[in-house]
Amino acid sequence: MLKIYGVPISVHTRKVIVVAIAKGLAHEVDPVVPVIPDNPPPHWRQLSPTGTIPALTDGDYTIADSAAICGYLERLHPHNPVYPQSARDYGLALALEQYAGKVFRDVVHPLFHEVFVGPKVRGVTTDQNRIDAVLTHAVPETFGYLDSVAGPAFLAGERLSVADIAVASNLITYQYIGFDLYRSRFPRLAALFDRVLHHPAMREALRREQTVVDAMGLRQDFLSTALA
Ligand SMILES: N[C@@H](CCC(=O)N[C@@H](CS)C(=O)NCC(=O)O)C(=O)O
Repeated sequence: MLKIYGVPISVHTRKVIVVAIAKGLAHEVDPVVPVIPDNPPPHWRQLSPTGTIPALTDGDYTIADSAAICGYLERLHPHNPVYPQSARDYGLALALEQYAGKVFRDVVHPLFHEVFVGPKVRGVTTDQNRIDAVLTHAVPETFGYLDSVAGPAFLAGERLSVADIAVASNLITYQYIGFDLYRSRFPRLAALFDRVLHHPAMREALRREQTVVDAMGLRQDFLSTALA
């Protein structure tokens, strides 16, 4: 059986879990939290050379990095594709999946560090200036760009693709840790987010991660708006 190493609250692990669910692939999730010292298993660097989650094993095959894993799953099980057929939409999906990486690096990662990893794992006080800088600069830049490319359907065509999953996964964790999507400022992005959350695979992933979300004391009131 496929084994996904990571935790569902992780932006990149959730992306892989949603793809596995969308494709109907049997899998199990083996919890690994790299930010907790000594949490990853001893052979972790063999599974994930960068040390980040997620990694995946499929029998004797091991691969890390969410983009690589999603590409692997698509080739392995082409049914219920998460990559568009047309060359243009395919290119766009890959580009926006990469852009979701920027949203993670510039927005979600620093905020998660300030409100969760720093104070709750490392005993470091939250740096409000750093949070303010992210909200003042990185959020308008990245959310503004995504709002400008979000149309009435999905980000790269008429079907849910890896780009939508990658972007929405960032926005889920961003809101879990207490930050606002600024719906009136980014209405097309908010509408896209709601559409993605209504996809059965995303709903199922959210349902499965509920226990972790509760245990971590994260905010989930945004879900009632998104899923209304
Ligand atoms: N490009 C990688 C990024 C993975 C990544 O940054 N994962 C985060 C969690 S969402 C992580 O492992 N952070 C812990 C660390 O950097 O030590 C991917 O797409 O898998």
